[in-house]
Amino acid sequence: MTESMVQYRSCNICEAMCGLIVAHDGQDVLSIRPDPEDPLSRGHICPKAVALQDFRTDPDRVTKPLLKRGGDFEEITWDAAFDHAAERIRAVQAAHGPDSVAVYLGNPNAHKFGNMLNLPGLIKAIGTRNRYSSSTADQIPHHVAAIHMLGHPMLMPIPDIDRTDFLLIIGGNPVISNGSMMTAPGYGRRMDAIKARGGRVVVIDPRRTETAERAGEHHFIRPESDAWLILSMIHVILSDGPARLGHLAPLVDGLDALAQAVRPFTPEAAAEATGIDAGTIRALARDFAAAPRAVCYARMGASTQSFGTLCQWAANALNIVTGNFDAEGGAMFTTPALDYVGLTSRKGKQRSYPERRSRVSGQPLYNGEFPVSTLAEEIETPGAGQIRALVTVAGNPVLTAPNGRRIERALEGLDFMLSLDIHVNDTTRHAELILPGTVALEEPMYDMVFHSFAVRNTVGYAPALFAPPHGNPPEWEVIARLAARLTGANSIGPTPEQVLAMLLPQGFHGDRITLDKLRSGGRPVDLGPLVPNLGTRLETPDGRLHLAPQMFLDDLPRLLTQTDARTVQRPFALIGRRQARSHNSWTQNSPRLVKGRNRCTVEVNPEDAARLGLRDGADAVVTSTAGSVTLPVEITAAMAPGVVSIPQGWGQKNGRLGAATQTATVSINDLTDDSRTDPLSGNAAFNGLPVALHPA
Ligand SMILES: Nc1nc2c(c(=O)[nH]1)N[C@H]1C(S)=C(S)[C@@H](COP(=O)(O)OP(=O)(O)OC[C@H]3O[C@@H](n4cnc5c(=O)[nH]c(N)nc54)[C@H](O)[C@@H]3O)O[C@H]1N2
Ligand SMILES: Nc1nc2c(c(=O)[nH]1)N[C@H]1C(S)=C(S)[C@@H](COP(=O)(O)OP(=O)(O)OC[C@H]3O[C@@H](n4cnc5c(=O)[nH]c(N)nc54)[C@H](O)[C@@H]3O)O[C@H]1N2
Ligand code: SF4
Ligand SMILES: [Mo]
Repeated sequence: MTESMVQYRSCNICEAMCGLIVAHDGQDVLSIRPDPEDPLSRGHICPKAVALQDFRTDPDRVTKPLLKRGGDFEEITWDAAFDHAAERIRAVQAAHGPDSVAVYLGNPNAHKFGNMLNLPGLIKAIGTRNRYSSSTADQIPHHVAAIHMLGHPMLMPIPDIDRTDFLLIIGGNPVISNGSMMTAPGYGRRMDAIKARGGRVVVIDPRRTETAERAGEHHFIRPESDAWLILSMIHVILSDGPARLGHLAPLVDGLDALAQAVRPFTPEAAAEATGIDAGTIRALARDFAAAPRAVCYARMGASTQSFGTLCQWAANALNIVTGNFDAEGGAMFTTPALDYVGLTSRKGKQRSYPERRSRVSGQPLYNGEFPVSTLAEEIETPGAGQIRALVTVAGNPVLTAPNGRRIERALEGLDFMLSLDIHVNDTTRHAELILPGTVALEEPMYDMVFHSFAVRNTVGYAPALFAPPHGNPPEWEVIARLAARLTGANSIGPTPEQVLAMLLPQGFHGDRITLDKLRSGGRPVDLGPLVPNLGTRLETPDGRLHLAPQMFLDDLPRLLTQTDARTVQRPFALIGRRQARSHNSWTQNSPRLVKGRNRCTVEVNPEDAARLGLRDGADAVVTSTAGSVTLPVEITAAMAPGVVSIPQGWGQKNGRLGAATQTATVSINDLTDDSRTDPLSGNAAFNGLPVALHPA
């Protein structure tokens, strides 16, 4: 009988950081259970946590460096792999310049602190300015709003949902996603608590989501018209009386400019744009303003769209003018143990934005990253600065970036591609060299990013539980060693734990939180509810809070002249959806997560389905300017008329990946259009894509 041991660690798959109790025998996981004493998740987990063990033992996992020879991958040694990578990267750069090698970083990096700490060094060693990541298919509008209003991309307002009386959710489905830029495990319970204390939760979404069901109050909205709604709410509030800036009053600039800017956004005009009637908009605005504590939270639905930046700006502005910014129960700022904002402070530094523009189509660059929407054209378009080689680290843009198959075709034309990944998948199969990554249970766990986005301040650390297979180096070390090979350095830097030990005492909790204390305590530690602190945190060069940055005001004419993107040929607006048992494109190889019916369906409103002759469960063809896909129809009144939904993250075409579903699935990004962006931030505008629908 083997002895059972226990480790407390947080799950790193999504942003929720659920506390887990992992029982193991030193070799294998015996069980993964929720930790009822975790100060943040208090016993919540989702089905994906249990699958953490599957990612380790996945028979399709890449566990040896693989080099493509004559079309097939062959195992090679680590030494040969590092040599090959460095040689090929430098050869491409010698022929075509430093920027001819691009880097794409995927979402899992944000959940792996060893990667977060070492990737900047790798990019520096490569010496390229051509950086891409999944952020520009996700949340860059939030950062752009934060930069222009508050001075730092990561000074991010987080809804204080545990103390609010009125939660307005625009374009988020946290009951399924468990919150994004709002780490809040057990979202349903937290929403129920708002209602139990007499508060309200209102959801604005073109789909009556799982979150909308649980909230009870929901309004359909025409896709991409959210900025109209929020600006109209501000219009009503500022017409009714003076703004309530509260303790921020001495810091705020631009109130008059905001009041002037929202004038055209009358509820009547907004009703036309959004499909929500004027009386409802007025009541929503007045109830929001009258609530003792209220917060507007706008997420994916309101950032991956043509007006993403205006939405994020307007949501912040609504919270500010109602006294709900940096205030209890409103939008607040975390004080994490590792203070990323402080470590990268921009105080007193004058910068101009956007930092640069892309070579081919002039899209803006923020946070040092070009929009992923421009990746294909930057590979395809000849000339100085053309991308000739690509390094991907934990990214799958063929399935996750707009017009993914165009990217796939472009990858075929590269001189060299290197992927650090755990699978041969739709993206990495185009690589010449694949380096194996390590999975969560083989790595120490500290969440550098999501403690900064959490609805409560907590901190946790757990050491690696198992050794990587075949004596492989941990992933951070692969990154560090590759960088060293490129620069010729004969050693790599400190371990992630050494860096953490050094940085923690510099954070908000000083000597109270050290790595040694976290290690000996075992469980995550509660650091208390969020506290008002913006007065000392503002990072703008002039130290002011900018309520009406000129760049946003200049974009308003585009919003005012917005027309419905749907046409006679393509009369439906396509939106995406997330599902409880998958995470983006990479968890679909866990049999326990994909078993059951095919969940990759197109959801259609009953009236639309009847008109088109679509039957529930039968196949439909969905067509956009980029391509067409065929998938089963699911008829549901959850969809607004004229809007259809396909889940993101499916369409694995390679080998066994995703094969556990027994059915072929499709990628929504075979349909999405890389020319649709939010021009202010360059973020992909996935939502509201015009499509046609026919029975197959
Ligand atoms: N249409 C549409 N498109 C979307 C979205 C949408 O809602 N609609 N959502 C967008 C969003 S929010 C995001 S964040 C992006 C995600 O876009 P990506 O980050 O490109 O995609 P992921 O599916 O997260 O892919 C992660 C990759 O990392 C690999 N991987 C997983 N774990 C590890 C690990 O531990 N180490 C290493 N080295 N590799 C690992 C997987 O095999 C996979 O190749 O997709 C975006 N795309
Ligand atoms: N189970 C699970 N959880 C996840 C993920 C996952 O893949 N699976 N991915 C993680 C990642 S990377 C992220 S970024 C987060 C995202 O977390 P969320 O922001 O909660 O993401 P979604 O569930 O995509 O919710 C977006 C919502 O916007 C709606 N929507 C679409 N277009 C519009 C529009 O024009 N206006 C409005 N108002 N709404 C619109 C959609 O119907 C959908 O309900 O989730 C994370 N958590
Ligand atoms: S909600 Fe997210 S963090 Fe929590 S168990 Fe599920 S995947 Fe892990
Ligand atoms: Mo994301």
